[in-house]
Amino acid sequence: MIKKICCMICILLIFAGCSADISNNDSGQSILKKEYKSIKEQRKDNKTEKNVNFSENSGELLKIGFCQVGAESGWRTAHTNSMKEIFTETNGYQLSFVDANGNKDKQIEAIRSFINEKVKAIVLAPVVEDGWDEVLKEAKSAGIPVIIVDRMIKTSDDSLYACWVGSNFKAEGLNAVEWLNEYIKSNGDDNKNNKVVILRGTIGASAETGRTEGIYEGLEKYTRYEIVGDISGNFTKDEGKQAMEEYLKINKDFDVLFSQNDDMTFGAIEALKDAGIKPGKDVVIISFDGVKDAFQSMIDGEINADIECNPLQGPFVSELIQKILANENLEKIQYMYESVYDEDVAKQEIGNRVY
Ligand code: GYE
Repeated sequence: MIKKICCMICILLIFAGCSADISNNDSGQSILKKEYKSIKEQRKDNKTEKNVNFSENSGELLKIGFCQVGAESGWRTAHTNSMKEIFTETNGYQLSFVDANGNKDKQIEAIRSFINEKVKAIVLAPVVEDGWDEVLKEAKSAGIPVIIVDRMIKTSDDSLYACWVGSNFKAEGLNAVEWLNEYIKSNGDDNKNNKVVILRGTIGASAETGRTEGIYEGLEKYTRYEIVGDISGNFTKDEGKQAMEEYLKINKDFDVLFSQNDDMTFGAIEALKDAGIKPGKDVVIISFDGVKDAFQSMIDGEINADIECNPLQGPFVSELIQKILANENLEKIQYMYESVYDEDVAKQEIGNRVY
């Protein structure tokens, strides 16, 4: 009954205008914004049918360079597909695509090759936040605008990039804690000391730093949580499994797992099962991304909640490129629409999930 109430609250948040929409939030403070877009609406927005038509006047395709982090996760595949679906010749583009296989140096090389190719805009999904100034200065000197997508960069000079499109990772972390806290309260566990393990993604990537900051800050507000483990699985299934196996050798006594992406969660679930621990029951599992397989795991009762990170950025990035090249003024920071899901929502929405 209590669990049902909790699920109902969550459904209401998602469907009745109070979802975890974190758009336009610079500070990462406000975690619930009262403006909801259903998954279907998001999909409509994210899959704009508009053709780009740069070719209309010049008859030439617009050369774009896109350097992707790698192919480490289901989220990443969806992100790459979203870009490739929009940057097509039919839409007036010629795309140079580089998969950097998680290697920042390869990304720097790719940017230099895009500059040599004289692309009209560069789209960069950086592996980590640090170390971009030099190569971005080279792009700026060549007059090529750079759009940063997904993870952020740290720079002392904001003029080195045109804008950034991505997720408010800190708000995702805060939302994860708020979901947990409601769940714990509704299960009558609020007087218990709940032991928490955090499985981080790639250290130094803003998806990791932001989610970690949000989780720590969120948990500190309450007295019923104690962080007993803080490990990393580099955002991959194998490393997530391995990190959890190693951790279980030293401690099996914990109640909650925050796992910073679905792929690591799938690995961690295998490790927990191998150790005789029931995921979703003995340990409450809160994951991030919200890929379709994770919806299935929620339905199977192995993931308790999933904090969406929206990878369908391609159409937004395309629109921004058009605006940048038309010298329009832009908001420097552009957030995606995102929600929080649990088992009951997963049952209703799995059919609509496109990735
Ligand atoms: O959560 C993870 C991916 O940067 C938001 O990177 C992205 C993260 C995403 O590998 O699955």
